[in-house]
Amino acid sequence: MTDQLIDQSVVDAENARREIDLRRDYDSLGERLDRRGISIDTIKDKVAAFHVAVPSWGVGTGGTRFARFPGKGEPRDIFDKLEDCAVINQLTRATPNVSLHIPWDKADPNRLKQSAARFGLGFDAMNSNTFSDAKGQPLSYKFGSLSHTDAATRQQAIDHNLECIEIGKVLGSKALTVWIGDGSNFPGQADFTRQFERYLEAMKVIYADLPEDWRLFTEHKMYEPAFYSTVVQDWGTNYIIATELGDKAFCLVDLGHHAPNVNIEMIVARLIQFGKLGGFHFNDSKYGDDDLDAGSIDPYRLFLVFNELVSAEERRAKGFNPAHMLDQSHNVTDPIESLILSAAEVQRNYANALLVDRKALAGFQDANDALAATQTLKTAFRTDVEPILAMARLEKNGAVDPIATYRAAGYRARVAEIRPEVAPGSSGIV
Ligand SMILES: [Mn+2]
Repeated sequence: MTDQLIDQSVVDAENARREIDLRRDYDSLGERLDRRGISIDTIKDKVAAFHVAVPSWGVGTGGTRFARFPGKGEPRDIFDKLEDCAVINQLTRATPNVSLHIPWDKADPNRLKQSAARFGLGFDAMNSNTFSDAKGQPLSYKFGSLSHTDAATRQQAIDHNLECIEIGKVLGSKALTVWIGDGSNFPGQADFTRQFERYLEAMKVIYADLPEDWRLFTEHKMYEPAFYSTVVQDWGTNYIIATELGDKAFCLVDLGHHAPNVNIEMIVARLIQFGKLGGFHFNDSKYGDDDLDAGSIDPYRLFLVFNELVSAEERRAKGFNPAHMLDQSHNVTDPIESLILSAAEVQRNYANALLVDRKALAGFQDANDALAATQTLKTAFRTDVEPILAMARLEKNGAVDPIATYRAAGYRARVAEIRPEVAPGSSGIV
């Protein structure tokens, strides 16, 4: 038995109030899906097995470059963060793994492992940080890290990534995610070619140190913190990197790291087709890298991404094994509530995508029946799969309504009593 931070009796009482209605809704949806030749239990079992990792930094209030407004009972350190992550998983049963960020979460790896195991949590990809200067770091990343003009600074950034791998080995992680802020702010500031050469050279050293059963994820982002050019700016460059490095290197797609209106689902399809899709950082955005909750702005886009993922899953696309992680920044909500909803949103879109009649879709595509094809997707998207998600949670002792249960349990007020208030900062985490 693992420790639980929310008393199971609270969860059970909240579930008891909703169970009769849920079973009726589930049966009614089951009947309607049956008419479409879909077994609701099969969908539910797939949803129950679908997990998304929670980023350790997501349980703290984020911020912008203008200000940070901390909430009550914010985690003080990685051990508090693990507790918050445990609450999310207890209620959703969808987030058993945590993704750490070094050096923010640096602690004795064995202690980290023990703390996570107490709550039945494991560790997802390790994230390195060479986009800000750590305390006491000899050389600055102001002008870049892995692509810096100075060899000693590049070496420092390489060493940091190697350290992340070492920590990850103890924790049982199987992947390293590298995102750099390197780029330039002015035309002419950097030589595009030489800068990218230096980056590739540094990444090759990191790649060479990767354990046999690990994967290396590189994350592209078109701009910010650099505003004129970014070294790893788009999926094309990312694909070049993954191809140059080798079989263990894959591209990571953060939904917020593209220009507005970019067809992200098509990028996902391309990366799958050529065996280089590593995984996702799920979030949503309206204008840039807004880091809003998954599916909060454009739920249809999230569905269309999952449509590609389910298509690949069902046709057993070669090498298809994407890692799923949330990557969000919460400024006006309780981060635990936002992460709970985002985990559910990711599961929801997976469930909706499982409802697509792929045989019919392929037929309409081949017959150039654009209207029927697009309606086939809409039919799946419009189906309210909430009873499937709730039933999957109930059967795993999670919460039928995770937000209501979280609020009823009074977790935030309880931790606010023992976690001192954090002073507002001038800027947040990125
Ligand atoms: Mn990201």
